[in-house]
Amino acid sequence: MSSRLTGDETALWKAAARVLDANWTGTATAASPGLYPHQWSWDSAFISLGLARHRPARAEAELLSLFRGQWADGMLPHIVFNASLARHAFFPGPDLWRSAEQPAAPRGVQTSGLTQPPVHALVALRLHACARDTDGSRGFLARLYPMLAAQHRYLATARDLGAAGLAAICHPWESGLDNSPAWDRPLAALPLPPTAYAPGHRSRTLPTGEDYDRYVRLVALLRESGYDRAYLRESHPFAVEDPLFNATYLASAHALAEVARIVGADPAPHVETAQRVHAAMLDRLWDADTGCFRARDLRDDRLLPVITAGSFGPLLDPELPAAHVRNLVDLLLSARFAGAAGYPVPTCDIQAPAFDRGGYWRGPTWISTNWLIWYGALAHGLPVVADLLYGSTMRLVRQSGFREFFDPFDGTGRGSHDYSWSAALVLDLLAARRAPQAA
Ligand code: 9WN
Repeated sequence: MSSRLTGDETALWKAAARVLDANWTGTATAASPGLYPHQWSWDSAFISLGLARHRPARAEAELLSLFRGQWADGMLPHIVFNASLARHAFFPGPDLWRSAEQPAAPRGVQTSGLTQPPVHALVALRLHACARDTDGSRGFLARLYPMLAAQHRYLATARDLGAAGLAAICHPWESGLDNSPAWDRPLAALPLPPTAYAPGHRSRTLPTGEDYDRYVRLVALLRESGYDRAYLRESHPFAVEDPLFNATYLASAHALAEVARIVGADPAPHVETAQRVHAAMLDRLWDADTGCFRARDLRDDRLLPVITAGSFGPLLDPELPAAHVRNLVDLLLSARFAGAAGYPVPTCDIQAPAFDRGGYWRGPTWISTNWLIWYGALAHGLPVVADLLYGSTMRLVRQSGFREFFDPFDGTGRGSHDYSWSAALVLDLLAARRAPQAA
């Protein structure tokens, strides 16, 4: 395969690079101009992958900027607010989270009190793999390593709510798949707050007003507890062990062990974390009846019923047993997912009653979940699956641009335009395709 991009790929590359340049605020990249004007955590990780192919110095700055928001206990918040923007630039803004009132929160920057999938160590190692200045990149890893290690220590201590080695999420936003049907059952069990919190209803393609009332209620409960670890473990009404969140945790633990070796630190703790999460995912999240991974609701200790794109996240585990890989690939290529969608991967089982082709994370295809499953397919030597996801992603952005999400049947773009991670991950995919050694 030639290392040169075709004319069409070059045009795509330039368009993606323009999006990242346009969304750069001077210190970080807005997740999406207008709709999500601040810095989001797993967005910045995905964005740094694109920046690494376009403006490598900014890739490192993006991650270092994000970690300015890290709490003293290691929690990496899902939003680092841009203080130069009006407080109402995004709801829920700093006034709901009130991080300045939390002793563990950083001073001088306002953040949310939730976290997001820990893809950051995996991404940091990938930045190093494609860096031209190896010595400079090693220096960046040495600077970032303590912050990544603190992030993983937080997950291993504060979030092992099931005491089995997995990290639990305490809000649907922590999954990255906000209104996914996976969370419908635990959310429905949450009594609606006495007064509506959310300002009216948002468009149907985004979470509804009632969703927001419950999201905001969960935030208020967490904040009022002072994000207390004992409260999380014993009382908070939403506590879920999610396969995608834990698969990124596992993959990042493997990556962090390699980063430790590069910077001269001890890799053993991260190897142990990866082994612990591997065993616990197989033991607690694998459902033999349906041949896939499901999220576990810790409040009733039951697997949640709806199968989503997150169920394929454990393909990121390089040691996933072959039989489990085969089951996941069969399901992925079936009529419940890629087999019946012109533009896979739909984020919810198409045959589930909750499936909604336009409903945000309730069915539409997203570039981030496509990239994670593509990356997992490469890890397991599944070129057919990797090519399917590569081709679907490229057709989506060629047809509809760098949108937030897409109709899985006809590829119609939905949500915001010039969505940063959609552009960034296309750059990574194009580069990886042309330079497999960096894949
Ligand atoms: C809530 C920024 C974020 C992404 C999430 C995506 C959406 C926010 C929202 O936008 O979430 O944090 O208001 O729904 O679901 O994955 O990180 O792009």
